[in-house]
Amino acid sequence: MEKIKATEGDLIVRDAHFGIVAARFNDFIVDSLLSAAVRCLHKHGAVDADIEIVRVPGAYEMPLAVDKLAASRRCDGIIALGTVIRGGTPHFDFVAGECVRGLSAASQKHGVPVGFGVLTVDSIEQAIERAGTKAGNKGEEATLAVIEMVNLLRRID
Ligand code: INI
Repeated sequence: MEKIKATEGDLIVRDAHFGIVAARFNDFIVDSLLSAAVRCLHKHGAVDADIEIVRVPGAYEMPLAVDKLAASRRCDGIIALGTVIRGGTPHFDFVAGECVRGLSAASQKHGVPVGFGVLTVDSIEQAIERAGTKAGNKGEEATLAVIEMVNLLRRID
């Protein structure tokens, strides 16, 4: 094992620009994800000028905004934040499915890490648990993953 080359990203922000694409739908939850994402970027070394926030109507619109931001080459990493809550119709599956599919396609197309901070939950209670209460904060988790991936990709290059 000692002779095997191993590459990993760390969690220190160095000269990097981050985009945060946040949905307005369910903003009472998304705003907690957004605060945690910004707090996390600051904690790991980013300053305000390293961060830009783009607001979109809902999770369905996130992939297009992320794709456009990634195409601009301004961002080393992008954090996508939203909350999709299951209702009684198949709407949830369409919105959540297109959101995750489009985010992952944009990330791979442009080679820019995209953090998936989109809650896909059955109830408001589950959303609250994942937005800074019982089950941590998915906005922070997604941000940590993006910082790590930005550093990892630089090392692989
Ligand atoms: N958008 C969300 O971000 N979360 C949801 O839970 C949601 N639900 O349940 O409908 C939602 N719908 C809006 C959708 O993302 C689009 O903004 C809308 O359809 C207009 O294109």
